[in-house]
Amino acid sequence: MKRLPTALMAAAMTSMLATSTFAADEGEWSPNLLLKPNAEAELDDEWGVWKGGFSRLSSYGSIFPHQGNFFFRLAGTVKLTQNINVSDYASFIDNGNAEVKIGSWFILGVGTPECSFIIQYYDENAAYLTEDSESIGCDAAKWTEQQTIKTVPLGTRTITAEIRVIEPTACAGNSFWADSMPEYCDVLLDDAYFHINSSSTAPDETSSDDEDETSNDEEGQGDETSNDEDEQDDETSNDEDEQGGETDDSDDASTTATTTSLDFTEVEALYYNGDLLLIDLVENLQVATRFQRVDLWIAIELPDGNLLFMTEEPFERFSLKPQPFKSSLDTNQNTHRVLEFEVVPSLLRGNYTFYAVYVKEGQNPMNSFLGVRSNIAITRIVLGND
Ligand SMILES: [Ca+2]
Repeated sequence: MKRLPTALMAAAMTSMLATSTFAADEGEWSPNLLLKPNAEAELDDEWGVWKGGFSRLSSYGSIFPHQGNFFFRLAGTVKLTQNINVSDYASFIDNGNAEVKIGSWFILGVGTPECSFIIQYYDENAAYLTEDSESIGCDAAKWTEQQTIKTVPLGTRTITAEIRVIEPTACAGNSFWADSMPEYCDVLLDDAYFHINSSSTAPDETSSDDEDETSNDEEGQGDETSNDEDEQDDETSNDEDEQGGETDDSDDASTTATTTSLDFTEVEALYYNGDLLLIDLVENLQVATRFQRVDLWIAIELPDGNLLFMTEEPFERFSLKPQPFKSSLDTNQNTHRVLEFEVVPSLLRGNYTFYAVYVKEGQNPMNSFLGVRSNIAITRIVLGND
C-alpha cells in the first residue's frame, strides 16, 4: 500500500514559495534552496509534478539510494518543479553577479530517457523573463551527478527549477518486444540541489565537465527543445509589448504588482464508498493590468493516468480536452468549492491528483510551462476498496 502524506495541502503554498532567509556571503553558494531534495522526508507538495509518475522508494530492483534511505522514481515523461523565491538575493542579481547551480544524482531504471534541467526566471510581478535549459545524461548504470551553472538575469525574483524527463516512444510498449518492453521509462534521482551565489568568483570547476557530457544528448533532445523555444519567443515578445516599460522600473512596478496564489484546502487522504468528497480551492489573484489577465486551469489525474480537465460548461464539467476552468480573470480572492460528490462504486479505485494553476490568458499549459503564472496547487486523495 502506498504511503501518502496526511497533511496534503495546508502548507503547500508556503512551502513552494518558501524563501530562504539565509543571505549568501560574498562568493559563496547559498544553502540548498530546494525543499525535501533527497527523498528522506515524507513529501507534501514541495515538488510540482506534471504528467508522469513521481514516487519515493527505498529500493527499486537492485537499485538503492545514493544517500540515506530513500530516493525518487520518475516514471514516464515527467516535469518536476520547485518555485524558488530569490528576492533575498536581489542586490546581487541586479548587479549581474548572481549565478545558480542546479544539480542532482541520477541512475537509470529502464529505457533511454532524455533529461534536462530547465531554469525559468520571473520578475517581481511574476512575469516571465527568460529561461535556460541544459540537456543532461540520466541513463548511467550507476549513480552519477549532473550539474549546470547559469547566470541569473537582472530583475529575477523567482525561479522555477525543473528536472525534465522525456519518455521516448520506444518505452511505450505495443511493440514486437511488448512482453519484455517496460510500460514506462524510469529514471531514479536522489540528492537534488539548487544554489545561488552572490559573486562570480564562486568555484565552478564542475561546469566544464557538464558541458562535455551534455553535448551527447543534444540531438535526442532536438524536437522537444525547439518546440519550447518557439513558444518562448512568442511568449517573450508578447510580454514585452503588453507590459511596456512597467517592469523595467522596479520602483514603479511595486505599486502595480501582480500577486497570485492557489491552494487546495486540506482534505482527508483516503475515501471509501458513501464518503462525501469535498475539494475547495483558495484563490488569491490580483493582476496589475488587464493585459496580465489569467485563466484558471484545474485538472484531475485519474488512477489510470488520464487527465480530466474541469470545464466552464455546466453540463460537461469534465473533459479529456485540455481547456481552462475559468477564463480571463483579473481579481479573485475567494475560496471556491470545485468538487463535491459522494464516492460511489462505479468510480475507479486508486490515486487521484488534483492540479490547479493560473496561466497567462489563452495559453495552454499542457503545451508549455512558459505561460504559468502561479504556483501549481496539488492535492491527492485515494479512493480505497471497501
Ligand atoms: Ca536520499
